[in-house]
This record gives sequence, C-alpha cells and structure tokens, in this order.
Amino acid sequence: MTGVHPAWLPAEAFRAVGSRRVAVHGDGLLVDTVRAEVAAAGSSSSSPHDLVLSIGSSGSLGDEGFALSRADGVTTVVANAPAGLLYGFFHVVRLGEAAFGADRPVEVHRPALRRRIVDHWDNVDLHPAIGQVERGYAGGSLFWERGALRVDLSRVRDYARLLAACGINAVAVNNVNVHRSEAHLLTDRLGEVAAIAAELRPYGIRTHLSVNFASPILLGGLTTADPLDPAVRRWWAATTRQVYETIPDFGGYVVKADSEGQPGPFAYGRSHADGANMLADALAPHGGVVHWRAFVYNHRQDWRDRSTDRARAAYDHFAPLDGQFRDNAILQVKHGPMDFQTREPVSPVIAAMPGTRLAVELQATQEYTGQQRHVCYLAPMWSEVLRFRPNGDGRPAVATLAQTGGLVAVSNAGDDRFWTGHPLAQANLYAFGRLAWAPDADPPAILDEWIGLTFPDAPPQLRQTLHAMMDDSWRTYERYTAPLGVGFMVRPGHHYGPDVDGYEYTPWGTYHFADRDGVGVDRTRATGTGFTGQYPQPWADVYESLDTCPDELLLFFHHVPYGHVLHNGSTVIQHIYDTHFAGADEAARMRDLWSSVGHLVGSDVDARVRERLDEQVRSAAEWRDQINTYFYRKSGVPDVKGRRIY
Ligand code: GCV
Repeated sequence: MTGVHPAWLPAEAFRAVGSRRVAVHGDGLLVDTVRAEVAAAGSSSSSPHDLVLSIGSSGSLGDEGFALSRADGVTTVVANAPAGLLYGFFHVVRLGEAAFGADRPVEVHRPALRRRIVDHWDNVDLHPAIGQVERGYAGGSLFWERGALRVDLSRVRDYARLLAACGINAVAVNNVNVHRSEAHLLTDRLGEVAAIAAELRPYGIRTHLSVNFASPILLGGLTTADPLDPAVRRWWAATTRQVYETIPDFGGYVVKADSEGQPGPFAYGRSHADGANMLADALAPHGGVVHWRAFVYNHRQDWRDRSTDRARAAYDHFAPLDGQFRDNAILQVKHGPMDFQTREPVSPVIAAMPGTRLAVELQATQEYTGQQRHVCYLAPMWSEVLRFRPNGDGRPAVATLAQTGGLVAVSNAGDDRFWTGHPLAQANLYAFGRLAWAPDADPPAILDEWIGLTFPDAPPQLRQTLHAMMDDSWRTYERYTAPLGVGFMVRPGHHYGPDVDGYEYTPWGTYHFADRDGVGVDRTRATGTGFTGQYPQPWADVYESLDTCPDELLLFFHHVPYGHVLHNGSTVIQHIYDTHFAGADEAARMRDLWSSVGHLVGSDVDARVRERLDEQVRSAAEWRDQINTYFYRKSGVPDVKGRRIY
C-alpha cells in the first residue's frame, strides 16, 4: 500500500454504520456532510431505519451537543444544530456495533470547551534553519508547497474530517512566528486562506490566522504599528473588514508579540493589553477573537544573573493586566511556565487572571518529547494538567478555567503519509481533540478508542500490546530524559538528543545549575527567584518546602545536593542513575513488544514503526549514557548497583 494512511478513519471503521439503513433529517452544510458520510459508508436510505440522525429543537444541546438513544431497534441521534449532528454521527462510528445492540437510555453529549483548536506552525516558504513547518516532524505543510498554496487541497478536506471526528473545531493555519511572505496571508494572499477555509468549513472547522504585529508597517506602508495610533487602528479595522468580506466565518487572529524577536507593543511603550485590545476592537464587529500569546520572556539572559527567572516571565508580564483585556481577547497560555518540557508544573498564570479569558496551549508536536521518533503518548500529561486545581481542592480545575478561552494544541500533522511521522503519534492528535471535548476522559480509554478506530480489526493481542507500549510512554520518556523536573538538556537549535550543558550557559534562560555539589533551580521565596510565590495556596507552600514538593518537580523548584533523599527513599543521584537505566530498558522492551504484533497492522505501518523504534532504542541508550556519565563525573558518586557509567 502506498497511499495516505487513513489514520482513525479507515473504511472498516464505518462497517457498522455502512451495513445499516440510515435516515438523515435537517438542512445545512454540515448536515449535507453527514449525508455524504452516510452515503460513502455504503448505508442504505430505505426504511425501516436502523439509525435516524435529525436536527430537532427539543432540549438544550447547544450548537455542538447531541443526544443518543436506542429503542425499538432504532438508534437515534438528535442535535439542535448541524455541528451537533456531525459530532453525533462520528460518535456512532466510534461506537461501531455497540451503537446497534441493546437499548440505550438517552445520553447527552456536549463539549466541555467551546474552542478546541489546533495551531499550525506552518510557513509558506522553506526556512533554512527550521524547514517549512517550525518544530514539524511530519514532513511539509498540508497547506503550502514550494512557496505557494497547494494546487490539490483534497488532503486538507481529509484532515478536516479527521479533526472533526475527534471533536476539533478550529485551525490556525500558519506559524506564530510570522515571517515576511506569511505576513501577506492577511492581505494580498488572503485568497489562499479563503481556499483553505473552504476545505475546512464542511467539517465545522473555523479558520484562524497568525498575524504579525508590525503588519501596518510591513503591509500597510505606515511608519508605526503603535496600537494607540489612530491610523494604525484604522488600518487594522479596514484590513479585518476585508478578511470577513472574504471569509465570513473567519475565527480570528493569533499573535506572538514581543517574544523571541517578534514585534510587539513594547516598542511603543504600550502594554500587551493595549496591543491585544486594538486587534480585539478590529475583530469585534465581525464576531472574531484574538488569541494573544502569553509566551513573553527575556531571551537575552546572562546565566550568572540569578535574579532573572524565565519561569516567572509570563506571570510578571500578564498578571498585572488582569481585567484590562476586551471580552473578545483571549490570553493563550502555555500549560507550563517554561516551554513544553517533558515535565513542568502548571503555569501560575492560569490561576492569576480571573478577569481575563484564558486558553491553555499544549504541544502535540513533540518538540521536546521525542520529535515523533520516540513513542510518547501525551494524553496522561495533558490530563494531569487539565485536572490540576491551581487554587486547591474543591476549586476549579484548569479545564474549567480554560472554558472561557479554550484548549489549543500545536499540531503534529504534516504531509507525511502517516500524517504524524510516527504512526503512533496520531494518537496524540486524536487524544487532544477528545480531551478538549471531555477533559476528564481517561487517557487509556481514549487510546483504546484510537486503537479501535485506527485498527478496526485489531485482535486483542494488538490492543493489549499498544497499551503496554503507549499508556506509560510519557513517563518512560521522562525517565531517560528529564529527571525530577530538569528540562532543556537537549541539543541546541533542533532540540533532539541529549546535551546536558547545551543550553546551560546560553541566553535563553534554560538552566539546571548542576555543579559538583548539587543540581536544580532554586525558585523558592526564601532563597531563590521567588517563583513559588506566583502560585496561590496551597501550591505556594507545597512547592516552597522540600518536605512537600513532589519528587517529579523537585529540581524545577529546588537546588539540592546529590545526596538529598527523595520521598521515595532514593537519593537524587541514585534516582538519576536508576531512572535512566530503567527508561532505556523500557524503550528496548517496547521494541520487543512491537516485534510480536507488527505484522497485524500492515507492512507499511509496521516498517515505519520499526524504523522509529530502532531510533528510539538507540537514542534512549544515548540519553542514559550521556546523563549518567555527566552526573557521575560532576558528583563523583558511584552507582550503588555498579552498572556501567562512562
Ligand atoms: C514558534 C519554542 C520553540 C519555537 C516556538 C516557540 C513558541 O521556543 O522552540 O520554535 O516558536 O516556542 O511557542 O512561540
């Protein structure tokens, strides 16, 4: 087989629906999509019907909810609006034969979060250092090729279908680092965005665009981009009006400002609320929103300056602005205070802005988690984040706080024939959509759904083996790369593979401060950067104290001697050795497990997974040896088990 892999929508996944008599009632583009799906599945429309999907006014299902029931041999899906019918249809597909078995009382399904977005970091052009898709590990862009919009966009339609089937309803099409050619997507290249939107629309996906804050200068011939300048405001208002004339259901803008070299309001002495509100005002008449990113920090730091702490930056910049943002301005916050590391605490910004709409940003593309060469199922990490209660027990979880703005994932998909490079990385995109719909869903259960849809004929052995490989794979990856909350021990630039001091003395603010006596960043209020003070109670005290700080975050919050004893009874240095040996062994075990089931998934998937597992095993051993050797040489403390350390 050589075509594009169908991911979680192979024809076999529609067998149960396809063998039934189905009626679809209602009008609208998305209802037509459901009709087309039903027809493509091979269903008959003759009566009596086994499945009836209809738009009805009863109940309060909202735009996207649906009610499912089964009685008297008929399965019924009712929605109040077309999008709900589409999600209901895909739910029936997910259930398969189970949708047509015993009677079911009415179940109501509604998404917990209204905005469920993937952000692409796609560029129109190839960039020498980063390729076409920034931090992309799945080939080129699905939208652009060789500097131009793809001539054939049918794969974008297939992508929209995959996204809708896991509940995603918006896509930001281009990189938040908006370079020169990409800036033009807002004006003279807007037709390209409209063409992409036309492919996404039938599956209920709204299109958003990343824009350059300096667009009035870059595109409008103005001499300033000052957000309070009347000419600048007029330019944005007029430009945005044109966007909506071309794409009436356009979702809005995404902005990375004053971050890693991108322009922003600081150049004019204005605040980020001034910047975001200017765009919000331009979008408001059309019902659009601006997603304004909180990823703002000083990337020209001196490692000797212990008073500057990158983890503090987003809170320091944004918490004082709480309450100043417009209703249609959404502050988009990375889930952790640093930058998508394998292990971070939840960002304190999420608790600090009750008067601001917040979206939480996750990273499906595996920049720091194995770059889609390593198996790393991220749903357990995301689930921990979403369930975390920043203000303590009995107070709202992150998922609830994010209801005002939504959940966003940086996409891991590209023009690779398996969509995500590593075929098993598809599960991360699927899981993101499902968690955005139901944040309390169980990660292994979501994985089980993905397995069932992707490999509909999977015998129990395949299902069990995929769980054995993937359920705990994030923690396995953590074991061999990121002990006790240390991050960034990666090779600079591309961020793949180990380099313990690769970022240690650079200006990026990414330090572990290992010396001969100890390791970790002192972020306490008592003796460190004071970052723990950005958390409300109980976390401010939990993280401050060595007695209560969770082991897995110890070195994120504290600098301790190598002999410090963890809650699990091990010393820090012995824990580093033990986890790195164990993690590399687990990677090798994953490969062994796969070798007994690979033949069950088709030779092309098998070949790709094998190739990736070989690399994972090699890389995990390299991580083990580099990290263990580094810390052995720094500390001089031998491994109590006498294993080989160089
Ligand atoms: C799009 C990290 C990544 C950058 C990315 C940035 C961001 O720093 O390495 O590639 O830029 O995050 O989220 O803006």
